Amino acid sequence: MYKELRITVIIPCLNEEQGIQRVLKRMPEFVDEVIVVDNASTDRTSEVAASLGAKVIREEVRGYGRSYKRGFTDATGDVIVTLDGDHSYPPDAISYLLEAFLHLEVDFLNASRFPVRDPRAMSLKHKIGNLILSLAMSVLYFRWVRDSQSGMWVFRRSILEGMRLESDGMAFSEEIKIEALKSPRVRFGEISIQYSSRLGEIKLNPWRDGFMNLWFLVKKRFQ
Ligand SMILES: Nc1nc2c(ncn2[C@@H]2O[C@H](COP(=O)(O)OP(=O)(O)O)[C@@H](O)[C@H]2O)c(=O)[nH]1
Ligand SMILES: [Mg+2]
Repeated sequence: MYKELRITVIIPCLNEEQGIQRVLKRMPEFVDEVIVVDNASTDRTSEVAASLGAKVIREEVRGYGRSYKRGFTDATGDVIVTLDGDHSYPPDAISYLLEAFLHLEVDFLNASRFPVRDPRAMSLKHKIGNLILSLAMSVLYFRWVRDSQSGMWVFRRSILEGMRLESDGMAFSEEIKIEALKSPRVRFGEISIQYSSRLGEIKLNPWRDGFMNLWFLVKKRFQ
């Protein structure tokens, strides 16, 4: 519990046995429920996560968005916090994010990875790609969002009810923010966290996922 709120953390994992161990070891005490969605990993992700006290659920169909939607159905907290299983997003920032979530009186708080302080955390190519995608989203939805691709969010679980979440892939990250931005009932905020270099192998395919995410933004805006 954090200030009377029940907290659920959801972590999608595709072969993150190395990262998930570090993430779970750093999980704050006040988190009530940790759900690791194992996306048909072929390594020891499930065993490692279960041994460190996480509730492990398996999603056989691969996909970042698919994993999250599976995780949401099992979540019981008042507030959901998300992050990657690769130890690139800081579990220590959860209390800071929850404080900001309450202080700013928002329903959806996006944790921006920018400015990136650790030079190893993100290549110039990824920084430029992220900037293009965030600018595109900001223009299409008339709202400045610095990090449309961040995988760390804090939101009230009840807002999921009004959302139409269709993407099963990497575009899910921008889709959930768009749904939050579009809803007049959802107050949206964003603050910075410290992003660091991931452990294990990268799952993102920068060119393919970058263009797919851009295409998804346009399609969703004009459909
Ligand atoms: N790309 C991808 N990531 C997945 C999938 N299922 C779960 N994930 C997890 O989603 C997170 C994001 O992937 P990652 O490679 O870190 O992408 P990045 O953070 O955008 O560079 C990681 O924790 C992955 O293990 C999937 O099917 N595809
Ligand atoms: Mg990652």
